[in-house]
Amino acid sequence: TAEPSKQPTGAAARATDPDCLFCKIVAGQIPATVVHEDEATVAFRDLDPHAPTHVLVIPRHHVATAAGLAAERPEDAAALLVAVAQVAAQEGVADTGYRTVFNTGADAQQSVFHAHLHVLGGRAMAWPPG
Ligand code: D5M
Repeated sequence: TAEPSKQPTGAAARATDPDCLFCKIVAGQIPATVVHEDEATVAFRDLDPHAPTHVLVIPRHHVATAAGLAAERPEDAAALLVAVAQVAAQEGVADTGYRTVFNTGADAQQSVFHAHLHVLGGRAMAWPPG
């Protein structure tokens, strides 16, 4: 007979999707260059960098989009912003400036459906974005 689950229940339970690429990075099942970790977030270098610093900051909890994160886990949304400031300082771009981007949905060309905040820096950015 199976042991009762030791997983936490209710709002504190941390969701994971076995088919999600970023959940696999959180679980250490696929490699990533992790630059920051805390209770709620993991930050790692983007595989296809578009700036000298290009880091993705993600919640450990699986939520598909930033809008879902805001609705379901506002405390994780706040934790992402705190982590971004720490990553920017550590990457040496806090003073020169950096851009943070959430791509949400098809028009924004979101390709990985686990909410993630891009942190781009180390060069002057163009505006408007493409
Ligand atoms: O951005 C998704 C981003 O995720 C995109 O910039 C590539 C990056 N990516 C995809 N796979 C990996 C792995 N395995 N490690 C690191 N970075 C990765 P989006 O906003 O969804 O377009």
